[in-house]
Amino acid sequence: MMINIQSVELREIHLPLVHIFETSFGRTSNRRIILVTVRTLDGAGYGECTAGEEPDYSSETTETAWHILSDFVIPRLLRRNLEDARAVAPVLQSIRGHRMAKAAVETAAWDLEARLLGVSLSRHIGGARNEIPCGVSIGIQVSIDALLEKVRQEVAAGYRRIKIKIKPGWEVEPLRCIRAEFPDVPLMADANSAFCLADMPLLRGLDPFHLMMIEQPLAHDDIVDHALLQKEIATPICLDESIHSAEDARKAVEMGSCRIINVKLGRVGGYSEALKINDYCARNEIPIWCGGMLESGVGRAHNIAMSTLAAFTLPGDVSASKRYYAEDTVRPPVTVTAEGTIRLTEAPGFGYELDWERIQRATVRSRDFE
Ligand code: OSB
Ligand code: MG
Repeated sequence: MMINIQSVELREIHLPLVHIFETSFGRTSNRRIILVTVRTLDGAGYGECTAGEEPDYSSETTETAWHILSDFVIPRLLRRNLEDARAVAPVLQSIRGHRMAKAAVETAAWDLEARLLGVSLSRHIGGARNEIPCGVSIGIQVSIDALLEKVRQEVAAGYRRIKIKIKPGWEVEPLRCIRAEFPDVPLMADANSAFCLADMPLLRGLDPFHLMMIEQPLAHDDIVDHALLQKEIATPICLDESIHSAEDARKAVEMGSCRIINVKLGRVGGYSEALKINDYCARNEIPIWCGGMLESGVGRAHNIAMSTLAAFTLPGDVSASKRYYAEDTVRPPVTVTAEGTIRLTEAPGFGYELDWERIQRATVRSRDFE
């Protein structure tokens, strides 16, 4: 469907997390999130930028994304005749990197197109299911007891997979204790690049815990050492930080750097690239899943839509709003069934309403581009 974007609104909102989230690279307690509205003469679509407050997970931040969106992404798109939402990514290709900034608008354009066509975003991108399995990501805790309590809670809530964050000094013991209490729960660990090849013996020592996978154990920009590591350990490696495109995915799979991939809409620049990764992984029987970036409801709704694609066969880091925010940006908040799933509706677009009253209260700056 022909799209001609007449205006774009950027809004920065500040949302407190209900719990501090700690990873191997740091702690987050307050999110600074950019929400994007794209408008044509016929309607509007919504996106969320997944860049974090600090350049730790990725080199992008909320502030760099605001700059790139304002000065480069939006000017390239305004009042341009686009064949359809798929045509957005090629227009942005000349901007190197800054995939999270680009994805914020690209995903909004897909949402807009789905709304104009009157179909759900999941259907519009070719989703293959209307219910998705959900997992949780549990941050580094102050004690093993605190961790075990969290795991008990999430298992009782029905989540299909438990992921814990690990770092040097917080790996073997936490995993051993979880396994002692939950011998069969689908379990995995995310290192966020905290180890190096010299840690091979320690990482091999995790094999007896029969983890579903270990996520990004080595450097954020590596695919070479991960291939060496994968040859030495039984646990499947899943890459997150290292994969920015379908080409990255192909290279990593061909080199044997990973057997599983975590796909994040922001990290890969939006749906166009995510769809290519989905197709490549479906053809090559590589299981993939949707990662999370502590998104508010808008980004979460996009993650839910992406998770319905065929190759997304593993539970993702897509969980209920209330695990992150007391008051979310969408209505109703995202909820998970007792079976650990999220059910999609047939409502047009991503299927949730924006809670503008809540968003307005959280807004610290906004800018209109016309
Ligand atoms: O590595 O998957 C990650 C959160 C922020 C940055 C990176 C990651 C994460 C998570 C949380 O693991 C996933 C979620 O939103 O629940
Ligand atoms: Mg990760």
